[in-house]
Amino acid sequence: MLPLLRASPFPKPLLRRPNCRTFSYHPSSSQKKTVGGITTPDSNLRSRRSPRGGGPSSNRVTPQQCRTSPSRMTGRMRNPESDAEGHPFDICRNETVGPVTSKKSLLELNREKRNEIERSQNHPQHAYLRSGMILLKNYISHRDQVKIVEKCRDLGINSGGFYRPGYKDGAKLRLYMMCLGKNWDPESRLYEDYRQIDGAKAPEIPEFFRKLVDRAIRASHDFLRQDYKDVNIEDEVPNMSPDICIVNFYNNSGKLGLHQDRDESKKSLHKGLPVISFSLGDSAEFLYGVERDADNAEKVVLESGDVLMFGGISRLIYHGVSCIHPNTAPKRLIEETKLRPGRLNLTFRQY
Ligand SMILES: O=C(O)CCC(=O)C(=O)O
Repeated sequence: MLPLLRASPFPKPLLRRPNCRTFSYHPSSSQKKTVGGITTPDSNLRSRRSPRGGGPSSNRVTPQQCRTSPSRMTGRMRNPESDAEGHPFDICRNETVGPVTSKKSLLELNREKRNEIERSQNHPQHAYLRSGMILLKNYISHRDQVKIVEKCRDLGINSGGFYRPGYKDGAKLRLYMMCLGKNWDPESRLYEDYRQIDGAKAPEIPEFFRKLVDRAIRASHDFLRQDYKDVNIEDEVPNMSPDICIVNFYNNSGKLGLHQDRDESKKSLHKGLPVISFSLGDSAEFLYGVERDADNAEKVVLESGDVLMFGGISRLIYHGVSCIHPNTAPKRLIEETKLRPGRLNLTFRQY
């Protein structure tokens, strides 16, 4: 995942918003094959470096390689994105963030609960985007969104927290990243216990996040059972238990080029275990398609509280974020969490 976004402008602006442009990467020169309708640059799901990271065929690694020791670490290194005191990037404005202070009446709490139950039962906007790709609209309740932001903020300012990933040539991705469970290294495309940048260990995935993932999978099954009686639910969204979560924070100029998530184990990919993505804060234009071709990609706007999953035959779908829509985050969420302008995205995977 996470190929580097080229800084140069792209020829055909496809999208309506002025700050949204089409974007794509040069497909590698290697032979293309098709897996589940999705074009892959090679046949055996191997990983390779990004087009900017050192050429298509050199330095190949297998996805199963998973570093367990800080091989290149010599003592404690510093996260170069940290502030003067050595804290990593803070996704929230530097004001006191804590539990919501306003006291709510029992009546309000009950109303919120009722609304949440209604929302989970009525889902006129949930969408079956393509086989294996389900969008649960407005699925995460406001309360849970606040909890997720607060948790990511707490984890993100500590060891193993947010940093700006980059490549050997010094170019950086247009986002901040933190990994939970295992670190994913954009340069080697390996999952590892200790990250190369500063030797930090990935924080654990909070139990609360796992429970939400579990609930979302069940909600997607309920949705399919109700509205898509002909599909095989287990083929569409196989059950999974996440041991990796990649948390991205995009500021208003953040984006992420079209790519496949294929650095998880062969077994996980072949089973089509889904990637489950939570969106919070500002909305994003999310592109997806069977080829790495932004001009012909499908587009969907992901808003705060949306859950997107792609598994089954869509597990290797090309996807990316073409732009962020500024000032679209729910006001309440910003007021209560002090989340900076931008978008927080969590993608859960099972290695
Ligand atoms: O931000 C998103 O919605 C997508 C994130 C993503 O594609 C990734 O982390 O691989």
